[in-house]
Amino acid sequence: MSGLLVTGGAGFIGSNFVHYAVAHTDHQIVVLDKLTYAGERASLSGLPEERVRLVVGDIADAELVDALVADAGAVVHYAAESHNDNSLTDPSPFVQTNVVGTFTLLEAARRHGTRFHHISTDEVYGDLALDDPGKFTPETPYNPSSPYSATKAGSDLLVRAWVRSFGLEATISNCSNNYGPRQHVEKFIPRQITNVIDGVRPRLYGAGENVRDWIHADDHSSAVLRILEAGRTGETYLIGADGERNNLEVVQTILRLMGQEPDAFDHVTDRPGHDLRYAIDATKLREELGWEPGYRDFEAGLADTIAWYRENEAWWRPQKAEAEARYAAAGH
Ligand code: NAD
Ligand code: TDX
Repeated sequence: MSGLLVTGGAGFIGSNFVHYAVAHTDHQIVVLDKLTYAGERASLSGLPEERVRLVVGDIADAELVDALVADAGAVVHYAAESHNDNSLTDPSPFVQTNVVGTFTLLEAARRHGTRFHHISTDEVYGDLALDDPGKFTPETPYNPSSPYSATKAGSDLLVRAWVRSFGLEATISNCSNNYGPRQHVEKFIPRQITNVIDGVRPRLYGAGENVRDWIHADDHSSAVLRILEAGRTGETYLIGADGERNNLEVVQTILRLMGQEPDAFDHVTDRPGHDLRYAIDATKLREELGWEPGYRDFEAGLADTIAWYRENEAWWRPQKAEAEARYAAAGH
């Protein structure tokens, strides 16, 4: 497995994976990315040209995908439409990219006998009650809520079927909410950080009681590399770092770290069908593959992330007005 084909490698988590893999492995990397509104060429800047090549294209382009998969030692599949709120406005690119795109990659991997790792989300399991002591495990039944999570669930099930029916050498990982550098400003944490930089009050959906299980993107990357090395074919690994916090706590931590008053935010219209709580039990990953997260202090990771957005305004500024216009149209 020398060369990796990384789909979606110009997006948030994919680009963090490429930076991480260049620093920690010897893999040659080809990134296949369509550079949608969420993909940034600049997220790959500073990487050695002899290690990383960007191909701009669509994962649903069967001819292009076939040629790239034929040359790859393994496929690491991040590319997706990833934002729940967008999926509530227009689900169609979610079905096309997340389902048809994944199918196109699977068919190429089947033809060429290529190792495949599929990146997915804890949202395929639906949500947990706020007072439920339990967490998601690999045995939790699928119960997605939004068009986004339904298409991710569909893509996971395609991967499982290709393993069982065609013997594809594939693994799946379902990770909790990521934070870190290079995340699009439409997402919760960067939206609030860049709002505060702009002198705009953070926006909390509903009462802010919804809980997310935060993990630094670098920890997601180290887990994926470990699964690529030692994961068992056909298995699903849940990735999480015991980072549960409700949205109100996250907004107030951002406000404090950025020198604002704790009540300097606004409540806005809630997301329809808003999942209450996600929580990951990563015992299988920890015990079977010996993985441990590197970031144990959420506040320290958040402070680093705030510093990154302060220092990289040229990266996020072009996204900001369009993202806020979409929120204004949706009442958020
Ligand atoms: P992102 O929106 O930041 O990046 C997605 C990337 O995919 C972009 O670079 C985009 O240009 C590319 N892309 C979209 N459609 C494409 C297509 N048809 N062909 C080729 N490239 C295309 O997303 P992200 O937050 O980095 O998420 C990456 C993956 O991780 C997704 O599969 C997502 O479901 C999964 N995931 C995300 C989180 C999270 O917290 N953000 C958590 C768990 C899992
Ligand atoms: O302005 C906001 N205010 C707010 O309160 C935004 C944008 C969000 N929220 C809330 C909604 C969620 O409860 O914050 C929480 C996090 O929202 P998002 O960043 O949109 O993430 P989420 O919907 O939880 O999904 C994320 O994690 C799982 C990723 O976007 C998905 O790709 C991943 O699968």
